[in-house]
Amino acid sequence: MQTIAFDVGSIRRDFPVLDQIVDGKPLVYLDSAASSQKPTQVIEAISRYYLRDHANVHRGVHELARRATEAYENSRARVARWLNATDAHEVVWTRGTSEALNLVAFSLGEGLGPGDEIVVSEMEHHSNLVPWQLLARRKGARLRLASLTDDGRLDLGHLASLLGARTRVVSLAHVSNALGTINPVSGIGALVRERSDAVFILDGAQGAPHLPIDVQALGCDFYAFSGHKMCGPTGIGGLWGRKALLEEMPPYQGGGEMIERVYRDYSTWAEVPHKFEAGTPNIAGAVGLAAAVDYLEAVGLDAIHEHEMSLTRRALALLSEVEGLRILGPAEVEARAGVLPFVIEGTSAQDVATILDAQGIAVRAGHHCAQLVVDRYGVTATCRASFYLYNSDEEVDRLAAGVRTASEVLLC
Ligand code: C6P
Repeated sequence: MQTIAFDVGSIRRDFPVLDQIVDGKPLVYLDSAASSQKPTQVIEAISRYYLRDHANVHRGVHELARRATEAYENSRARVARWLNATDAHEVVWTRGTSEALNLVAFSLGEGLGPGDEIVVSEMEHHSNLVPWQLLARRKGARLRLASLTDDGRLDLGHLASLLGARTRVVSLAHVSNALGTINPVSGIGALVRERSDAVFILDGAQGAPHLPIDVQALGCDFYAFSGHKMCGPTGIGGLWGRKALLEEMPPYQGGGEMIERVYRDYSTWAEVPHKFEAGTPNIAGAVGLAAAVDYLEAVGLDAIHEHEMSLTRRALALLSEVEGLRILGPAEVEARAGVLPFVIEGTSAQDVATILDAQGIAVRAGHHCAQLVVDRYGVTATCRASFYLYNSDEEVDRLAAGVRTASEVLLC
């Protein structure tokens, strides 16, 4: 594959949406943790598919049905190579991370019962908490939450103390969307295996877009991800899982495509991964996500991570000069991804975000669907700036200037 030299200027030219004026100011898009922007290469791959090749998949013998099926399955194989999966059939297409985690909680959870324990943490996005709460209720299992340290990391001692013979599932964020923390997941995987026979699941919504991912090296059993956070389209993502586990699990939804044979009162299931893909899938989404993987790998995920660390270092230095500003998450740049949650003491996060918006700067304010995180750190909401490959030093400077203005206006 051809590697693109890392040059923010030329990367930005691939993202036409960034080149616009909002409220009379050049747009500064710092909300990629919520959803990233899309390069022309991805938009064109989706257009090409619809302009030439669209039909339903796995259902027809005609030319377009063949092309669509090939595009859909080749995209799966491309995503599997990116994840370093041993088999393309270990990748199940879903609508995104939320559906992937609901799928695994439902299907794997069928085997759980009273007395079994599920371990998550206080750092989780609601998508990696609520499905486990539902499962625990349904099966009478016990949900246990690992606590966090004051500097925004998983308390590994507490996590270790929760693991044991009753632990059936451990499901944790790879990277926190509300703190920016990169969890030491390979080490945690080793700990899980040493202390229990639990299945180890990673919520990769914020890991996959920003770090090189090798599911074999990570030592997890499942990895969930969303296309729209990694330069791909909305409505597509996936669940990577070990084939032996996927084969044991019952289907998640019933319908067309997921059956082998249907009888009057029961059915048998298609092979993995089709067993989990009921109904007409998001074919163009899969094509777009494979194009996004091509794009990110051509730029290089190591280079993207380096760039984000450099932006984060600059932002931490500039924002620490703002009076009353508190940044959540680890102080060390090496322990965090380009997600920067902050509060200006005595002000509302919504007001800060509104003042930034008036300057053309897009950030998110709220609990970021991680209510337990804001509760843990004694705030009701944070402002969150999140960086991606297309953000520049100048944009970090605009953020810092904007936050200074917000602090002056709101604290005067
Ligand atoms: N976080 C954010 O602004 P979906 O919506 O299914 O693509 O991803 C859900 C999800 C799961 N886990 C983590 C760690 C996440 O960050 C997200 C999505 C967005 O932080 C929207 S709430």
